[in-house]
Amino acid sequence: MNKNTVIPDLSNLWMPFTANRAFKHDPRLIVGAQGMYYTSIDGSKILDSTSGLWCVNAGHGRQEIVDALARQSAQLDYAPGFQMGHPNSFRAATAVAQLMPEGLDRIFFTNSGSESVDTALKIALAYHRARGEGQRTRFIGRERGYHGVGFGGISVGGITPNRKAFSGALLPSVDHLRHTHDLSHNAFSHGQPAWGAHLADELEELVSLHDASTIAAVIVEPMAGSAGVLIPPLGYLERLRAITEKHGILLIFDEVITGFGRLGAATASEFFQVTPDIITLAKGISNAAVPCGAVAVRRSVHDAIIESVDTGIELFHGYTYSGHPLATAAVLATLDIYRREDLFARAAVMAPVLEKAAHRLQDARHVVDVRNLGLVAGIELEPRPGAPGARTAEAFKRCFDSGVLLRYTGDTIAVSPPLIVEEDQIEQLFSIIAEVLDGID
Ligand code: PXG
Repeated sequence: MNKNTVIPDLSNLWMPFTANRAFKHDPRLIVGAQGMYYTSIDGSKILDSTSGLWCVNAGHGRQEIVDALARQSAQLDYAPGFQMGHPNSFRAATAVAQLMPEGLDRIFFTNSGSESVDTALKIALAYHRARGEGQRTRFIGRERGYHGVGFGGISVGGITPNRKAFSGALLPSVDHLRHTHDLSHNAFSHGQPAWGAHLADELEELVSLHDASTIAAVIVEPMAGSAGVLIPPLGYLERLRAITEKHGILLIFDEVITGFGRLGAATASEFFQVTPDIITLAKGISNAAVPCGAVAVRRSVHDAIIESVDTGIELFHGYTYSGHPLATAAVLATLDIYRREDLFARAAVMAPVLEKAAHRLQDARHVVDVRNLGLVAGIELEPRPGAPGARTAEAFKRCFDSGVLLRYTGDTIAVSPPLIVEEDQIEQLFSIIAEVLDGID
């Protein structure tokens, strides 16, 4: 028997964001992946409708990345990144910078989205301090925002279960904008909803309340993924940009999910034509082959920090694995695939196919909303009375058994396939979802 097919002892691993007991009672183990498909431990093929966790944008098992990793691993396994460097970390930074909006061409490497968020928040504080405005220490996040799981990220984030157990130890000076999701106005929107730009004006109220001189940065996901695919209303991000600019507040776009093609452009900033001061990245940056994250910083923000010190270290921040040789080799190989296969443009071409297929679920059982943008669709279900999230959890299991991997949060199913997805795979996955929804109470 192939050792992959033997279920190992499951007791030692404390699984992340998982109902551990339920999982261990009824485990789902993946043993392989290629292209659009996972292979489960029983040998069945499972269509990956979620790019892993929104990260395998070029599809699984890309040979160019495998080869780059093997070569790099043999040549240079690790090099310190403090007061030392290796050529690929510089090359990878240049390759990332080339995909960022104009002006955001200074790149700090991290290992994850959570670290990118903490890094961005610290850069914002350091920037204001370097300019003699060290009293700007407050951050403004948004309800239902997800910015990873570091203390910085959960403080500016707005997902209650992620915060409540730790609420006594969150960052002290944080406020939140209201989220923009409102089905009474925006149900079944195609693309950006028309209603809701005015919600950005709440930022003016928060500025009046706290005074601009105390606010370092506003951080939002341009399109919120984790909290259930919340698509920014037309004009909303533009208003946030105008208000932050007016008050000297930095605007951080958390593009951990939207970076690297998800919306059909390199970044959501490019897609929406709204340029923030800092962009956080991870996931698709390395096609998830090796953990990697990055922060793209406006050159003037970078320069203010660098030039504020005469000699010595300018920013006391960094990770042992910032710019790790394997991570940067994966970044270079991944960005090369995106460019050669023009995958961001491909995502833009497939977006209307996904939109059409998703909106066919409008009349499916339990569905109260379908929303979409780029290569993302959210399908919101009516919660089962007294058991929120139960329907999506059941749909997830049944779809998995029918050969489709879904992602769900609360009562929303999120679909975000690799950018290589084919039309018939999109059709197949939405028919399976419709069938499954029909069969659950
Ligand atoms: N910011 C955003 C916008 C994210 O979506 C992070 C930060 C944190 O990244 P790391 O690499 O530290 O996990 C994320 C992560 C889901 C799901 O189901 C989404 C994420 C992670 C796990 C599940 O939507 N996003």
